[in-house]
Amino acid sequence: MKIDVLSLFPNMFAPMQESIIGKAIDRGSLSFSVTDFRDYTTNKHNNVDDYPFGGGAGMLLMAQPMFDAIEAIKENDDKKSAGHVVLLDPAGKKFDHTDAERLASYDHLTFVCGHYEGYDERIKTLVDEELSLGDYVLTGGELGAMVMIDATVRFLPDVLGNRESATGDSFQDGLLEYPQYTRPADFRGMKVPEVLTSGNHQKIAEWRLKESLKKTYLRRPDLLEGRQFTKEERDLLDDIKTELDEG
Ligand code: 4GS
Repeated sequence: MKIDVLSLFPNMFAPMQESIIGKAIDRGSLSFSVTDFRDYTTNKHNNVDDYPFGGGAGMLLMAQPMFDAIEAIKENDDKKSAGHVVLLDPAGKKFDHTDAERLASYDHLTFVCGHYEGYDERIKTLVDEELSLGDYVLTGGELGAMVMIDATVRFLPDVLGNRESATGDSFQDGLLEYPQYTRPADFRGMKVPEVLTSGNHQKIAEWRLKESLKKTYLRRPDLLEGRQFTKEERDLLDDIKTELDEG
């Protein structure tokens, strides 16, 4: 996969050189490149923003540097494409796990990050979709882009080793993760649930599914709305509700 980013603060992307993403880049599974669109300004002060027509507070990123920077990305690309272009914007669709999985199916992604100001609306003609990290205002799109890149790249084959396998994590099957324990079995009197040391794999799987369902039901009931339950899940959820009523 190839990822391009357009940003006025390329140094903010230093975290991409670390850990799992950094290794994916080193191995060649991922190519990652940040373009400073200030390099594409044509005015003598290298301004990237200007006052809004009609007045009002704040400045807007001008269309010209962004259009020329996207042109340069296309020019450098084998297929003369910027791939699937994402604009970071709090008015976009709120990013979630399913978006990450969907973005992972593109072979080329370009993230456009504003900083401080808004965008000239015409920039949006360059963009395939607008995504938001969440319902709050950031100082720039960069952190949002990094979060989305991180969550997306996890879905690429050969990015996660066995140690950090993508399956079984929260959200993978629409449920929150069950509790996990490692040695020792008794830590300061806090004991690991007996079933986990029983060696009975069927019982362990059932316990884990039930714990996942209970945690999701208690903390994130919204995740269960519209979910297709298996018969086993239905039965376990009924047990959970009965137990909670009794307790
Ligand atoms: C977000 C967000 C954001 C909006 C950038 C105001 C600076 C700021 N970007 N998800 N201008 N939430 N962007 O707050 O993506």
